[in-house]
Amino acid sequence: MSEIINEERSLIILKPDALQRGLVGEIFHRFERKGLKIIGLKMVELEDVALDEHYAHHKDKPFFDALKKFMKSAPVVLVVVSGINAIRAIRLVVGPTKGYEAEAGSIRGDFAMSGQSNIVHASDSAETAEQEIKRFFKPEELFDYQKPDFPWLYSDSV
Ligand code: FUP
Repeated sequence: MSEIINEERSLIILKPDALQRGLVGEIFHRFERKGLKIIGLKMVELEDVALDEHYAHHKDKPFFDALKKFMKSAPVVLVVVSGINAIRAIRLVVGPTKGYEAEAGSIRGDFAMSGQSNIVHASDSAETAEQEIKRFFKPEELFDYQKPDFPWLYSDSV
């Protein structure tokens, strides 16, 4: 059975702990060397409206207020990346939610000990990604360009 070729976009957030701990370059390095294409990038301080939307699925959880407080405790870096089958690939690079359960080699496995301070957010499906990207980026803030390594990253059969 052949693989389905899906060019996907994902929203990645480098959370306040990534900035406070000086891990921004390290995290970019991991996504870049994997072969993901950066198509949007900015630094912001998150506010309640965006966080209430972004974490709407957690609004009744006991950790919701603490999570929002954490996400507002320092600026974050918002990144949009694209790649074929990018969503699944990125989730593996990031690792599962709780740092202490994440495998060594993943970002959370290598740098996180917590379920809240877990360094990065990455979209969990292509559909969610499109909603998240729209929440944080205007169309003119996203860039369409060719990278010469494309044919070396993806063979004809993926
Ligand atoms: P993930 O998709 O791995 O980022 O995980 P979730 O969407 O389940 O959780 C989103 C965020 O909620 C986590 F990144 C941090 C926060 N969270 C907690 O603070 N405590 C928990 O027990 C679970 C999640």
